[in-house]
Amino acid sequence: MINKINTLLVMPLIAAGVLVAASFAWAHTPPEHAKVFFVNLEDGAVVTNPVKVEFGIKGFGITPAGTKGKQRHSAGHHHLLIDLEKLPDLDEPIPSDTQHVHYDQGETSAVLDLPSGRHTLQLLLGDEDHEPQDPPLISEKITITVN
Ligand SMILES: [Cu+2]
Repeated sequence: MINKINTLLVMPLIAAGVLVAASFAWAHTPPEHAKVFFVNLEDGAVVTNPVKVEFGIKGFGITPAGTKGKQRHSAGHHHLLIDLEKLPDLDEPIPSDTQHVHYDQGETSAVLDLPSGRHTLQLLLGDEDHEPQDPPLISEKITITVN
């Protein structure tokens, strides 16, 4: 009887330990169905300034940069890549300049003032240290024309 009780007590603890270990191993790995996307702009859109851009996300959360604790494993913050020819190194923190714009506060939209002409936009999610998740959550690259 005592042995049986011990087994009943120990098994859930072992199971919990396995789950904790697994959650560390997959710390920044979004679920397969997770994605980021533009809510209000399509590839080929023709727009005028100011250009409102809404950032969409599914299957993963939004949290400010620097978030500590469990939430950093299941959420990140948006970055807007503007007129980038080549993606940054996805194993390093995302650079911060006029072509890699960080939305550190967890913003889900932005208003841009862009020169007239064609521009490319792409979303890339980053973690608490501004590094892309693994695999990265990156949107389709769209081209818009600003009149
Ligand atoms: Cu960032």
